[in-house]
Amino acid sequence: MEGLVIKNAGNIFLVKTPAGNLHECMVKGNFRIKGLRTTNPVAIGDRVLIEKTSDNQTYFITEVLERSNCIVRKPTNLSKQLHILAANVDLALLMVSITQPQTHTIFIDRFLATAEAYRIPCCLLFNKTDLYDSEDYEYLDALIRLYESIPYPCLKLSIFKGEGLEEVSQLIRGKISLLAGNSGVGKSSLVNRLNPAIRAKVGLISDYHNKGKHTTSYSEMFEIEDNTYIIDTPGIKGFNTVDMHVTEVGHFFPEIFRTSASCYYSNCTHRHEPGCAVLKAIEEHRISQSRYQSYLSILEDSGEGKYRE
Ligand SMILES: Nc1nc2c(ncn2[C@@H]2O[C@H](COP(=O)(O)OP(=O)(O)O)[C@@H](O)[C@H]2O)c(=O)[nH]1
Ligand SMILES: [Mg+2]
Ligand SMILES: [Zn+2]
Repeated sequence: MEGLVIKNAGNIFLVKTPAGNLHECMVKGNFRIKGLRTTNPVAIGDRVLIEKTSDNQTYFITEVLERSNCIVRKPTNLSKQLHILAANVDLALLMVSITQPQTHTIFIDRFLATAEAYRIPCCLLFNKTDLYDSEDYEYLDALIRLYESIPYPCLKLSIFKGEGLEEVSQLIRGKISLLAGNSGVGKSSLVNRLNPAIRAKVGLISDYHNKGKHTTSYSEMFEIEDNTYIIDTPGIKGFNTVDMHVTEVGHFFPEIFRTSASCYYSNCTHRHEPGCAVLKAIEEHRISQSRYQSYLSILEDSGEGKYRE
């Protein structure tokens, strides 16, 4: 029988079948996915085959079906094993705000570059528009013009006023979406508004509370409607988990990548090389300064051993 893993706590996986039944499943001790050294063999978003043992009521996951992608977190211990945060993500939603809290473009761009590396389509949700003054609105429109030109779809949202919610519903229908963003931008509020039955915890107190718990061993997808899931996992907030080679970083900035075809050197890093088409495009305001600064900041990390040199 086939199913979708929607929740995981320790070594118990909650699997939903196409008929809508939920089964708590275990994983056999020797279960391994070929070629991947991970702390967990199965993750939320995985499509799996399950079987019931003949003698009792226990279900086992017998196979993980091929993944379209899997989001991993780098190891924090010495075991050198990756931890799979989620699999088969169709869409990444990055929720940002101009104010309370302000999301910095460097955070946005790092997220977008990582989503590109995973080849996951990404959409920006600008929340809390009800709080913006005219200056905030000007900045908002400038950002939307910038990101739509790359192009990344952008939506204006106010969960308080109900603005943009219908658009979000349509966008996520039938998909597994990852919802990310700084703490306090309104992710849990969005999940609650899309499906009031969910009651995700809203506000700083619950964030503080979550930190005290072992959130690493627990993950869950929220079912918004049939076949529509949102992953709002604190562990995915930063999402900066992909190793990038210095000459590769530019591949994950679509406008830099397109322009780099005209650079004199094929391995141009767009910093000081003669005949660099990217530097020329920045001078001519065809590539934005803020995007370029974010690009440079990722390059700098490669020197600190965070990214492969
Ligand atoms: N003014 C305003 N506040 C919002 C909006 N959406 C969420 N908030 C508030 O922002 C705070 C953080 O929301 P929460 O959903 O917990 O953010 P999360 O940390 O991203 O999950 C809460 O006090 C919410 O009530 C909005 O559209 N407008
Ligand atoms: Mg939250
Ligand atoms: Zn160049």
